[in-house]
Amino acid sequence: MQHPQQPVIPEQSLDRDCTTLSRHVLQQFSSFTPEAQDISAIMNRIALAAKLISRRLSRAGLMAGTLGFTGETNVQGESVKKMDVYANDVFISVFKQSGLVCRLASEEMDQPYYIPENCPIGRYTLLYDPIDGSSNVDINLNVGSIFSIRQQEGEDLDGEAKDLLQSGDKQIASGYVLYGPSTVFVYSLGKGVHSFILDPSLGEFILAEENIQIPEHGAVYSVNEGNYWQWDESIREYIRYVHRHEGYTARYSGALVGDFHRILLQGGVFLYPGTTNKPEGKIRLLYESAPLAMLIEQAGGKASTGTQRLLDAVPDKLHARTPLVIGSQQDVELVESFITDWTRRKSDSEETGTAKVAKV
Ligand code: FDP
Repeated sequence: MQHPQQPVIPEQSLDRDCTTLSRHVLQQFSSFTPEAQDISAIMNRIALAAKLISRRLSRAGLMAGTLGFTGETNVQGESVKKMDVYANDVFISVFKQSGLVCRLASEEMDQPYYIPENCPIGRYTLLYDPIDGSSNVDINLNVGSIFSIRQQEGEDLDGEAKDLLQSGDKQIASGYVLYGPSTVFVYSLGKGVHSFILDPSLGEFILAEENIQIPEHGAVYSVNEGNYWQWDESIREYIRYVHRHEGYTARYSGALVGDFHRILLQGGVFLYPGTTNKPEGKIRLLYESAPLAMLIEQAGGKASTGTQRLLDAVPDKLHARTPLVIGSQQDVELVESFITDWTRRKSDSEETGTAKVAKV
C-alpha cells in the first residue's frame, strides 16, 4: 500500500530503467557467489568495451584516422581495418588489471593474448570478434561485436590454449552487441536470452526484452547468393526451393550480427555454407558461430553445420571455421533436409553409376 506522505512513483517505468545489465546478470544467479560476482564483473567490462566502440563508431566519420584500412592483413588473410584494431585493443584494455580474464582470443590475433597481471588468477577466457561485418564500417551501416566466455581448464603452461579446442557446450556465457540506430546488448548465461538497449544519457544498458523466443518459422532467408556458383548442389537446391515457393523473402546485410538479430526477433534462417574456395565456409567457430548457437538454442531455435548440431562441433584450431545454418527450428531443418537428401542421392548415384537428378 502507498504511504500517504510518499510521492507516487510510476513504478513500472522506473523499475525498467533500473534493470540495468549488471543488475540483471546478478539476478541470474540464485545467490551472491564468487562466480556470480566474477561473471557480473566480466559482463560489466564487456559492456564498457561496447560503449567505447559505440562511441567511436558514432563519431567515425568526424574523426581522422578511424575509417579505412591499416594496410595489414590478419591471420585469416583479410585486410585489417583501423576500427578492427581499435575494437580489438578496447577489449584487451578493459580487462587489464581485472584479475578476471587471463586469456583473450580474437579474430584479429594469431595467438591468444595473455594479460600477465591477471594470470593465473583469472580463471576465464574471453573469445571475441571485435568488429563483425567490418565491410559495413566505412559506409555507416550496422556492425557488431560477438563474445563468448569459457572457463580456463588447466594451467596452459605452454601457452597453446589447447583447452579451448572443445565443443560449444563448454561456453558459460555468450552474447553480442549490435551497433545500429541504437546499441543493443544481447546475452545468455544458459538461462534464456535477454536484450538491453544503451541509454546514452545514462551510459547504461537498460533491459529491453527478457527470455526472447524465436518463432518456429520465419519468412527470411539470409545468405550471400553471390556464392551460388561455388555452393554444393544441396544448397543450390534449397535456394531454388525458396525462390519457387511463396512466403520467403531475402535479407542480407553483410554483417552477421545484424542478420542474426533480425532472425532472432522475427524468425527465419541465416546460412553461410561451404564454398569451393572455402569448404568450411567463412564463419569462425569459437568466436562467431558457437556464441550465436548458444543464444539461438536458448531462444528455442536451432544451429547446425548442415550435418551436425553446431554446439557439438569441436575445432581443430583456434581460428577454425564451420558452415553455419542458424535460426528458426523449422527453417534450419528444411536446409538440413536438402543436405541430407542430396548426400543420400549422391551416394546412391555413385553406387549405381546413375546420373544425379535435380530435386527442384
Ligand atoms: P566481415 O568479414 O565483414 O567481418 O564473418 C564475418 C562476416 O563479415 C559476417 O559478419 C558476414 O555475415 C560475412 O562475413 C560476410 O561475408 P561475405 O561478404 O562473404 O558475404
